[in-house]
Amino acid sequence: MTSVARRLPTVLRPPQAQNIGGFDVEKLRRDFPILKQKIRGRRLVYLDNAATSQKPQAVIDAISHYYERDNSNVHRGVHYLSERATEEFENARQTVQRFINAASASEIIFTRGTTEGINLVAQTYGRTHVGPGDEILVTALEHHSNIVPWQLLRDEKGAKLRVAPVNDSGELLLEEFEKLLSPRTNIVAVTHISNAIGTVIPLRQIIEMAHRRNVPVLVDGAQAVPHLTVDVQALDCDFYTFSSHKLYGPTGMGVLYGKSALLDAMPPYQGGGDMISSVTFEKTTYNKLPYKFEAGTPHVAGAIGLGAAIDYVNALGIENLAAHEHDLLAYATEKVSALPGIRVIGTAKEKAAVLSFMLDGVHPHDVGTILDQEGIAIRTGHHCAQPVMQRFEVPATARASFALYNTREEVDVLVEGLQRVQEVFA
Ligand code: ALA
Repeated sequence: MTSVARRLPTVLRPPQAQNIGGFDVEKLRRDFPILKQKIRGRRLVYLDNAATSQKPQAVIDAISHYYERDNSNVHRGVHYLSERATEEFENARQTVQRFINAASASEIIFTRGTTEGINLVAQTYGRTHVGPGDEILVTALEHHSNIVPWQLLRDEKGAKLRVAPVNDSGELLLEEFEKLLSPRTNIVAVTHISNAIGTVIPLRQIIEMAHRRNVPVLVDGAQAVPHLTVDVQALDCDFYTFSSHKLYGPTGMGVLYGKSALLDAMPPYQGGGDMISSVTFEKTTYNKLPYKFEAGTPHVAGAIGLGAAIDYVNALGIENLAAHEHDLLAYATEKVSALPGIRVIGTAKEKAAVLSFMLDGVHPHDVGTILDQEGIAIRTGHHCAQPVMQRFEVPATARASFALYNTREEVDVLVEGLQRVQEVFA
């Protein structure tokens, strides 16, 4: 018996709760080698998945396999390895295209992550379309990476940043959002799911409202793609960006989807190899999509690892994974809320995989440090979303965030850990 199992409290899951749609969590956990280890003598309880998720063996193998057998530069060589690396790299692009249902693989631009995707759009689309007095509309739920790139643009262009407010549950106030769409609004940039408090925003309605005024919408999907089905054509969003590392893939890898008509009309982001068609000292012409936006040697292993991560998630079925995480979130919310002196931050009706909270009289960092002694990893702090903290008038929160391999037993261990924190600070 593991040390965690020995310490299990009396509340146990109903057997079916962790086997939704044949979704066998105990079996799946064996796919993630990192979860087998002990931390400070305890079984690791990893509840920091909104920061980054762990990687299944299939992803680790795909990356090692690439470096062991196929490593070569892409789009450049005529030799065998280069052709094979190029084929695998482009296969990964097609895997991403199918995963988010983009109309064409040429609309899939590989980036370093969500942050780079947003900066790319701000620096290309934004710099050519936003002028003095124009407005960029975001929400009060944004991560810093969907605020600061727009502030840089605002300051350069003399534009304005408008912020749509949320209610006390952390739900976007749609009427206020609509009122803020003005004739000067040039772009809407919104998160799909709040990393700090887990709100899922009503994206379709937002996009419809913006499109009625011919305003394009960029979606920060970093927290969404691991937890729900994303169909960029059904959403009709103009740009959608996400990171691989929150989707069980490698770090340093991400995706920017853009509608081809918009991408075609945008100037390049960075200059260098691969993004050109021809270069003379007088004039350079640019490559076709998506390569126009992929200067330099790309993260080939990263793309292949991301492709493997998507294959892994697809094999499980994202609906099954979402149902499992939903069950976990509901269970955790109930158990944690029942503790005395708890304030849950973010109680939206539509939420995914994130439980943010405050414990009366204890700084979140102390909560995190004491839980760490028990082998429990959560994130504490402002979660790179300081305006969200300001909205709820807290300096920071403790945040447990869930992934496909988490279990109700782990939630029980978390609750026991929080009880211990309360004893220490009693
Ligand atoms: N954005 C990541 C988080 O929410 C790092 O933790």
